[in-house]
Amino acid sequence: MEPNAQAAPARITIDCRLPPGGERSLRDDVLDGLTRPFKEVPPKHFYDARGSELFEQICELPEYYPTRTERAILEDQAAAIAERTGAAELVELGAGYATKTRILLSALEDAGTLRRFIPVDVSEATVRGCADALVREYPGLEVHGLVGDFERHLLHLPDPCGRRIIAFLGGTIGNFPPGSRRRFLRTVAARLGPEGWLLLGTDLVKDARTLEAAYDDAAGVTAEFNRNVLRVMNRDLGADFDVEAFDHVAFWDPDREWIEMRLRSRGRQTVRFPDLGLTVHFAPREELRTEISAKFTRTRAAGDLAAAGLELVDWFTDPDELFALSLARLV
Ligand code: SAH
Ligand code: AVI
Repeated sequence: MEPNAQAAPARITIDCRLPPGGERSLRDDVLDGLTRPFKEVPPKHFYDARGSELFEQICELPEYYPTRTERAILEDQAAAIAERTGAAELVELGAGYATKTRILLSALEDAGTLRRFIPVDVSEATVRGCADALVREYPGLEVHGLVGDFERHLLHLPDPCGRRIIAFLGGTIGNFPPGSRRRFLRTVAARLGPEGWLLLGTDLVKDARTLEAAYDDAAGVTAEFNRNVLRVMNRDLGADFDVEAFDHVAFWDPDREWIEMRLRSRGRQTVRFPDLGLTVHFAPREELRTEISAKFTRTRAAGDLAAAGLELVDWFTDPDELFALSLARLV
């Protein structure tokens, strides 16, 4: 066993704000989203343990450029970010396995300011997994995991233990519908604390071919990720979706400048949710929207930040302008 392996758990605390399986909010989202003429379930329900694994596989796909591009930007800019912010604490919303986060943690450690990491995620497996790994990789780092919904549970963040960076990476901000995106950014701004910073990853508007390929890879991993939401409903709500009877659909909407993922019913189907007393009918080719992934320009990012009372201070991008990281603070 490594020398610090036994001591490590003492530096981990986990605050779990979700009921087991998160079924209460899934139940509400199904009752809201599957009883309307245009059917929809929010993307947070992709991420059970299997969905989080599938997302990690997506990040490695040749077509899915956002992860490797954001990683490269972080590698170039992490030291500058550490210097500008002087942060003692990194809060990461939708942290997943916090794979790219290590670049920032190492830069803050090198700058001698790092004390605490707070991963926030609906996926308990990823919060626990990254907490265990990080206390071993960063001796002296405290990890306080928050298993919860970042749209509902940010009030449960502890007070900052020094200057704070809230990182929201990967372009996950694009998964919000536009109106709630600004409301959400205002809630985040309220949790920055004195001299705090927001580090926001945004995927950028680009040609439709590149975008559509990123969401419809040749190996079919994104299709499996998309269909996983049906498996989650089957398991957590006792539904009886025939998972293979839905096709993966991903398309670029040039007016709204977002990618949409849907599941298209191959034929007429009836799905029962006995736990909810609900029966849902799908017509042939009827679609269920599972995700939007909005793409940004600098103007759009600055506008959303400004609407949340935040000033865009640095805009870091890659040479091909595929992806951007914004560093922002309270006006
Ligand atoms: N930040 C990582 C992972 C992005 S995937 C990266 O950049 O690669 C999106 C992550 O956000 C998943 O881990 C998912 O579980 C989490 N997530 C999605 N919706 C959420 C919500 N409403 N509240 C908390 N976490 C959420
Ligand atoms: C987490 N989020 C930013 C991803 C995206 O690109 O919108 C989720 C994803 N959906 C399909 N592929 C990846």
